[in-house]
Amino acid sequence: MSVAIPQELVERLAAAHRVAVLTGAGISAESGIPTFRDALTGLWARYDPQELATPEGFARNPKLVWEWYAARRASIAGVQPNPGHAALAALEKRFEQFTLVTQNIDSLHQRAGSREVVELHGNIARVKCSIEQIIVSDFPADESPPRCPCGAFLRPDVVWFGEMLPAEALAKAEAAAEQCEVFLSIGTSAQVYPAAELPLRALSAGATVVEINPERTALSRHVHFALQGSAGAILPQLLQELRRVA
Ligand code: BV8
Repeated sequence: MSVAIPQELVERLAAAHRVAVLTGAGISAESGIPTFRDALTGLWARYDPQELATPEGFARNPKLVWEWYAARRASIAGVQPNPGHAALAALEKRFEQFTLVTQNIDSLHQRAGSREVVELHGNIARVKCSIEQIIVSDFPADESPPRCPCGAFLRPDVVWFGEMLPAEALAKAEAAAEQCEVFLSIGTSAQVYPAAELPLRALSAGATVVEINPERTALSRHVHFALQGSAGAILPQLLQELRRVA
């Protein structure tokens, strides 16, 4: 089902040299990965994700949290990038500066061919020592959670609620939001900070801000263009319109 893309938006995008994008769980929904809030299907239905994705939750029940991430890692291993990821990888090639910032931890942007991906919340494929914070690549698969050689528990290399975001990634994302001419917010409920602040930063720096999301969010009333629909349908369409004019 195609969504009408305003000609004014296509023209602003065609004239832009610097574009920034923020993606959330919604862009991976069409690959079959449940969005964050409904990631707790089945066994996880009785837990609050903001409870499990915290240092306190891990300290309280390291086995449960480790197994929640192991289950999510296993479900991600079985899915493919979708046309929304592919369209962003194609769009990246059309601009002098194209910064793709993601809140997702699923590597689907990289697998779709996006070359420069700024991961604000880490990556579920990586595991680190919960004390030394160093990445550990091989560990015993029969322990839950496995331990680092130093004796501490290993944990997923993702940013939990209440934890600081990687400073370099956040600085890159903020600079891109400030310098871009067009900012696309795609598949995010715009509720989690400081990621949710990025489109507002772009807005106050004078960029054209576009939201692509099937439902309205906290951001919708601030943007110049709110395209209500799925990323997998709208992004290929946007790419096609761009190819027509430039
Ligand atoms: C921090 C990794 C400093 C783990 C995640 C300022 C104001 C208010 C609150 C705070 C603030 N600063 C800090 C906070 C607290 C907190 C926060 O923001 N809480 C919220 C809930 C109010 N933030 C933090 O703790 C951050 N740390 O700020 O450090 C600090 C330090 C100490 C004390 C205070 C501050 C850390 C946040 C990172 C948490 N980690 N992920 C994991 O994944 O397990 S967040 C996780 O949830 C995701 O990464 C993602 O970012 C977020 C979910 O958001 P979305 O991606 O938007 O997904 P969601 O399901 O919400 O929405 C999906 C959307 O897609 C929907 O709108 C849907 O309609 C749409 N959709 C569906 N289908 C499609 C689609 N769109 C397009 N196409 C489709 N087909």
